[in-house]
Amino acid sequence: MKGKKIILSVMTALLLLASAGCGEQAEINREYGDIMARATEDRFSAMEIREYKGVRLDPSIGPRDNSITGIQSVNMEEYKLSVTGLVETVTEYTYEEVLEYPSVEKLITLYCVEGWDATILWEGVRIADLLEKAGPLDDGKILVFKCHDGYTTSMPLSEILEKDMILAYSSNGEALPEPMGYPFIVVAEDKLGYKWARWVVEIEVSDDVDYEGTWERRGYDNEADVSFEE
Ligand SMILES: Nc1nc2c(c(=O)[nH]1)N[C@H]1C(S)=C(S)[C@@H](COP(=O)(O)O)O[C@H]1N2
Ligand SMILES: [Mo]
Repeated sequence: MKGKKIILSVMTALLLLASAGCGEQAEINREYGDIMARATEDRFSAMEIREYKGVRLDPSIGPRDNSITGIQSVNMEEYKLSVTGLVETVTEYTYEEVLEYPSVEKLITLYCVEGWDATILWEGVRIADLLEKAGPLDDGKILVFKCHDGYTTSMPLSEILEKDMILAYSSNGEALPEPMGYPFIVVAEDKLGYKWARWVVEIEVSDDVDYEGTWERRGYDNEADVSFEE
């Protein structure tokens, strides 16, 4: 009887000790969570919308910039978006001309290979609409996106058309902020972050099915499909 009691109290003491430890850890976790939540909160701009159809949005400016040469500031007085390569007519658009196309809204999550993701409400124009005027030739199987900072990436035209991918000029109800690629970002639905070309200046229609962009050349998978197996 006495032995049992001792065992019980030892167990209680152990339990108390363990739960005290847990409590401390929980407190640290909660504090860390609070700091993270505040840091996220701070990234929202005043006018940015934070919820869409019951889904909580993330700020359109990421936790940190990983761009190859930093955040770009595009001179909009000179800015043109051109569609080049295997097309009937090389075509240039001003910012305003792009915005004249019908607008499309999409709620899409960007997944970076570095482990963060951001669910953002994008608004933009169909890449298909931008191509139509230029008239892609039959050999044009790939779109190469070229950016103001020299960054490039590519995707098969068939996938872009299938998913009806857009070139976005707005995130969370505001003009796309500079860190996110103002004036335009490719919303590469279901593709990893490095396919989301920002500060896009040229869309080249190409027959080079083996084309490798900036990160792809350094070994990143060219398909870049988002997969959820860890
Ligand atoms: N022009 C340009 N676009 C770019 C990049 C870049 O360096 N330059 N980086 C890509 C990568 S790797 C990611 S994850 C997304 C988001 O970049 P961020 O992590 O710097 O916010 O933009 C993509 N588009
Ligand atoms: Mo990335």
